[in-house]
Amino acid sequence: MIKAYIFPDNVQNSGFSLKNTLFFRINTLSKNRLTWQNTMIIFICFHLRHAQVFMERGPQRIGSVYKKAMFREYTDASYTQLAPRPDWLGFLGPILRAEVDDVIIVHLKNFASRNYTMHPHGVFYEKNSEGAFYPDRTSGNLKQDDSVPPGGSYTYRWEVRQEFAPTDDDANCLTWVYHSHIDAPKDIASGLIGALLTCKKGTLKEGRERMNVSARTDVDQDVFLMFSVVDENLSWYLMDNIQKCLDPKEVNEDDPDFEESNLMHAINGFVFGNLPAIELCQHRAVAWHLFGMGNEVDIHSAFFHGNTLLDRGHRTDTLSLFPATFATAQMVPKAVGKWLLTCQVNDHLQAGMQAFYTVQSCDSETVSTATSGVVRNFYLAAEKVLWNYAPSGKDLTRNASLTETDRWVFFGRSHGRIGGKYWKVTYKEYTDSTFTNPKPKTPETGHLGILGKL
Ligand SMILES: [Cu+2]
Repeated sequence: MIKAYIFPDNVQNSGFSLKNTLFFRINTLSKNRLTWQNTMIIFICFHLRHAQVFMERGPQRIGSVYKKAMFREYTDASYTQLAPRPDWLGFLGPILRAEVDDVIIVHLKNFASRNYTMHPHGVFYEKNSEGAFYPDRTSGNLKQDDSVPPGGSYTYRWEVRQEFAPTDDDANCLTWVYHSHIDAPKDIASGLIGALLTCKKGTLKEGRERMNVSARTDVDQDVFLMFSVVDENLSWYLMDNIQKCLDPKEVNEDDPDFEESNLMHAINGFVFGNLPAIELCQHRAVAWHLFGMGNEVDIHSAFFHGNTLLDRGHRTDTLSLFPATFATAQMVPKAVGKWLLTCQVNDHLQAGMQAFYTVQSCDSETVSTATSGVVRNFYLAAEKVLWNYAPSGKDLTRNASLTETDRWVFFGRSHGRIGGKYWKVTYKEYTDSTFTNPKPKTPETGHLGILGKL
């Protein structure tokens, strides 16, 4: 568990104001106490088959509950009371926020059963605060940060120097992470990762408020989302977790189907819409902080239903993520409702990488939504068509037959092949609501092919 304790803001050290002093503690969550749980709520029937693969406990299947290690935060140096945190953080560690010229001091205490560390991205640190274990030929004081044993403690010092600050073209606060780095893939898969924000001066509220969700002067709240296919096969606790199978002795941990069942396509460690409520206020700016983590499969298209975002001045509704890639975007929610937030990679979507966020009206005053535009009606029918992928019957790029060697794979019709024509459904435009007269195609729209009305 992590403890956080804020020292007085006026303490100066090496030209940096000492504003963030944090007591961290790593706990392994035991079965009977704070077991991590992805409760299965199957909210759309077509998910059933997909959900079963990952969620159902069986003779050789762990199910949806895994033992993890987590960074947890406490309110003071007595390490007795957990600091409040939003439920949607899931198994992420506490949010660390600091402004330019601040120094972050983390007192890490390891309450887990193995050696762990804390290693940050996006801040300045000396060699003794890197928190990463690798053969760097250091020893003594420069090696202690590389591995904190069970029961041991270490103090990390990280600085938000000017050279590490958000630029004028960046968002007011940049999204980074910290994680354990003895064996980073295994430590992170076990659960030891959290979010770190470095902000321009004047962006953060002072003192203890800095630890809250509403910690900023420029936006209503920060929301952090980690998109990751969490590979529980890599976790240090795999053997403990296998004990949760109904017939653990029969488990073959190299069985590809068993491995597949332990790939949790999660947002902050939750799948299939189980991420606890993210509640936003209509018309109030929100900063979204997204990051990817994991493997070659962790290529994510984070798509927001209902509202759009500004990504460095450009409007979008989708943010692209790779492993250890961080995205910061601002949203001023306009549409009230409960909205889906998903990865648009088909396989990830079907495997559960889906969450909700809610926008509600928090202010009594109404904001005018009148516009000066016109109402445009479109009459679109969904119609079945036999679509031909190559109407000319030829490979026009080489002036060759479609049934020659290379192209036969796609266009041949013998040996049980379909060929190049498929039944499809397309959007077709009509002139009015009687849906009797299709709108004629024009030379300008001919290239649209199978796409619907522009
Ligand atoms: Cu994805």
